[in-house]
Amino acid sequence: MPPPRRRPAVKPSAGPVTGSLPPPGSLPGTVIRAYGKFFETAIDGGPSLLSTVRGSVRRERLRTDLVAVGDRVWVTDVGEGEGQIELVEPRRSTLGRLARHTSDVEQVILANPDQALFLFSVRDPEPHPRMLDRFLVLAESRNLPAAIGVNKMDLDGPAGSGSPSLARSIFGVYETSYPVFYLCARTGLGFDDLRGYLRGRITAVTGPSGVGKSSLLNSLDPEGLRDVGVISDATGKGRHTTTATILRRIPGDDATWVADTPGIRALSLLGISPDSLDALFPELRPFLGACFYADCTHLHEPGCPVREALEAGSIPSDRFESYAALRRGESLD
Ligand SMILES: Nc1nc2c(ncn2[C@@H]2O[C@H](COP(=O)(O)OP(=O)(O)OP(=O)(O)O)[C@@H](O)[C@H]2O)c(=O)[nH]1
Ligand SMILES: [Mg+2]
Ligand SMILES: [Zn+2]
Repeated sequence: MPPPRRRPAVKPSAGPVTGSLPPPGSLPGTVIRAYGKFFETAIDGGPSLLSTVRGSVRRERLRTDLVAVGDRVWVTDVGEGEGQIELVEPRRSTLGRLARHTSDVEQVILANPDQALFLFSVRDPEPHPRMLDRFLVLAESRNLPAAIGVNKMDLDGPAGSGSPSLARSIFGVYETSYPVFYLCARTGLGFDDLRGYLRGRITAVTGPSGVGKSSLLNSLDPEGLRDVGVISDATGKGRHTTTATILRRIPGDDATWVADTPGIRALSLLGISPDSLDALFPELRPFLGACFYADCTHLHEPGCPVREALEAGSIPSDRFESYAALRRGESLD
């Protein structure tokens, strides 16, 4: 005879769940990992519970978006390391991308990030600054503070232009607007500064596959278990090893969380209107608001201080090109 099913310690409440009061006896926690219908939930100051989602929560939220890593939840401990998510708190922020086959549904990569670290590598794979520009536009549009990490500095070398550092010749242009960390997951280069940036916050670490996101977080927290892939020498492309977001606490510091995310090619720029794009480029902002035409696109109009600044070299031309391409509706992939 199978053992009798354990009943939840607290009777499930009826009625609306999102945004209502948590049921008595439920515990606050954070979703740190998703496995299909199961969510590993770190109870505040307590253990992790493998949790399922109560039916009424399910009805209240869109399927794709039901519960995501980073969500603050209230969980009933049903025993044996298992829990039931009773309530999902409204998200303060999200980092998302488009779901594969539906252009209008956003997949949440991380709920409630305080900031994002966009990680690229000097080589293997080659950096893609136009992709970085898209990531930065997304972060700006969400008011999400962003920083840039340049990993694999052990592979850095002279740039063709005579600069002693390829990394700095590509990423130096961002230093006026964003924190830029030059890093090496293998040697620990740049870790002190990076730790300072991460401290006390929830950071989404995002970027293309193979740049070393998992390696970096692994080096920062050698006790944590994470997936690190092997670069395929044949293609030079990173093998896509991390398949789901994992949120980890940096040991010894309860308030510092980092999310390792799967390698991504694109983030959703949904809902960003073309005429709001200029203000999402910090380099353009000082020159906005004084154009001859109130609806100036800064692409061809006369009397445009943005174009004048570009021609005077006050706006980096690569960054302007990214703006112009997005403004014209071109894909930057
Ligand atoms: N030379 C060098 N190689 C590194 C460094 N950091 C990571 N790697 C290598 O880069 C490869 C990819 O590393 P991962 O940490 O799996 O990359 P990832 O960004 O997590 O990749 P996805 O999970 O696919 O998104 C592995 O072979 C790592 O050993 C570094 O600082 N220098
Ligand atoms: Mg990874
Ligand atoms: Zn203009």
